[in-house]
Amino acid sequence: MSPKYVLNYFNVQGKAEVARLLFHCKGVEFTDNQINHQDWPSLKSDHSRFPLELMPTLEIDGHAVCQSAAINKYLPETFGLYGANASDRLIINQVCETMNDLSKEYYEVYRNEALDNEQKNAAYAEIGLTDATKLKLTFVESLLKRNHDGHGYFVGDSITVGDLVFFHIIGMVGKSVLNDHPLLTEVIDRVRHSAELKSYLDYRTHPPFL
Ligand SMILES: N[C@@H](CCC(=O)N[C@@H](CS)C(=O)NCC(=O)O)C(=O)O
Repeated sequence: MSPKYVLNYFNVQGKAEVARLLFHCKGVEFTDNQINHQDWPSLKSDHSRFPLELMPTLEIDGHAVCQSAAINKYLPETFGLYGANASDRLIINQVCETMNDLSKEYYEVYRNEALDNEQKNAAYAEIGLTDATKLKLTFVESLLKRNHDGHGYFVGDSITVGDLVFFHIIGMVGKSVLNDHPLLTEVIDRVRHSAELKSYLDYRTHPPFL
């Protein structure tokens, strides 16, 4: 029998969305416990649910674990969404880490309190055009091309956590960064319209971040 899973996070995509996508992709039941920012201060000192006073946490049969990077490895390993072997995981991990590096640049702008929204949007657009971003995306595309000449998923014949992390981070930074990368755009469309995720994504309302 599947354990009882409760995923705790704010009512945004942020650091919990890959876990949510993994649950929906595998069709595993879980409680998507979305906590309002106003309620958080009174909850965070409960170390049995929030050991580091941070979210996300995942409760597995009542035992709370934390750190999104750990959760985002544990769930795909448990669900069989982490490739078939070590070579697959090497590809998947390179995709995930490269996309995480890209997202850090956007998060830095997002957290910069000196910038207003207009300045932030200009800064986001600039990141999308830098040589460093182009290098990252060209690299990720080269990994994709190793499997079915780039006309499928990053590894194998079905979605793995690599595709989900890629999909999630492009969702946050904006699809326009892929304008020169039609094969990568195809991955986004493939995940978006996949039988496993279509209904979740059709009705998803929580924003990428606040
Ligand atoms: N390394 C942790 C960082 C978690 C983290 O910074 N969580 C933020 C939200 S993204 C949080 O819980 N903030 C609430 C607070 O600081 O009170 C992870 O990836 O899970």
